Amino acid sequence: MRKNIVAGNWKMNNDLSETEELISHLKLQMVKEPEATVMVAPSFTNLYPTFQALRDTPIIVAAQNMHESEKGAFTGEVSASMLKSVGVNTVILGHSERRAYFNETNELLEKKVKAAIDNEMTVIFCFGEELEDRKNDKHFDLVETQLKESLFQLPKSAWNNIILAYEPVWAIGTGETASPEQAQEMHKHIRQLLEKNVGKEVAENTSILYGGSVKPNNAKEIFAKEDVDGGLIGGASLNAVDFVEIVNSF
Ligand code: G2H
Repeated sequence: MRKNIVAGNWKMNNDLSETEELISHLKLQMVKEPEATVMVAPSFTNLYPTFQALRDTPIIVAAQNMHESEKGAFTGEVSASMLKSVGVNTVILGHSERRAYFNETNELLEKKVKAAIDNEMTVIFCFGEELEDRKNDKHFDLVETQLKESLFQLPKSAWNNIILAYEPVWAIGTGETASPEQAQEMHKHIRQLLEKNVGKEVAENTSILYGGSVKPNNAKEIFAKEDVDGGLIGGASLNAVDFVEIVNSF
């Protein structure tokens, strides 16, 4: 059975003391055992303190990126084993901001995913179309290419550690959300692609999250859709009250 997951992507926000404050608010707000698996992804500098502060909670700490190599002369980069050494076993890869501002291609992401899987990490793999693709009715094809070029060559066993996050670029941080129907339509398409390219079992068991301006007032409706298994939350995850309300939207 696939899991419901709500993951907060804190992006490049919050210094150490702001992160500690957000975590203490989060702990105060999460009074009941969440029905979904909850994750938060702080910046690299805040990973270890966040891991330490959330040790006594079920919240999983994820990184927002990693390098595809194990080690070496890659100034400014962080490897899978470095993440694991500070208690982080989950990584977001392929976020549209990484694709747009740091030139991450499907080909590079294939390498990053492989490195993460080889290190027994869980990957939250992000993908999604731009507004132009949707206007030109190319969104289904584009998503298929992203998945084909980065993921479909993985062995079946790797899929136990892959979470998909469909994030239409036009809905990220814009306040514009895909309608629950648009999200369901794409998530169903993604599940069909999984079935065709990897197998029925993987299609049924892989969690597919929706991301893009999910807020407390729209989460319930989006999460209620059959093929939506939770969300990757940006802006609203920086507010503990809003984030916990989203977590409790199942
Ligand atoms: C999409 C999302 C989180 P937001 O980037 O990954 O951010 O919820 O602010 O649109």
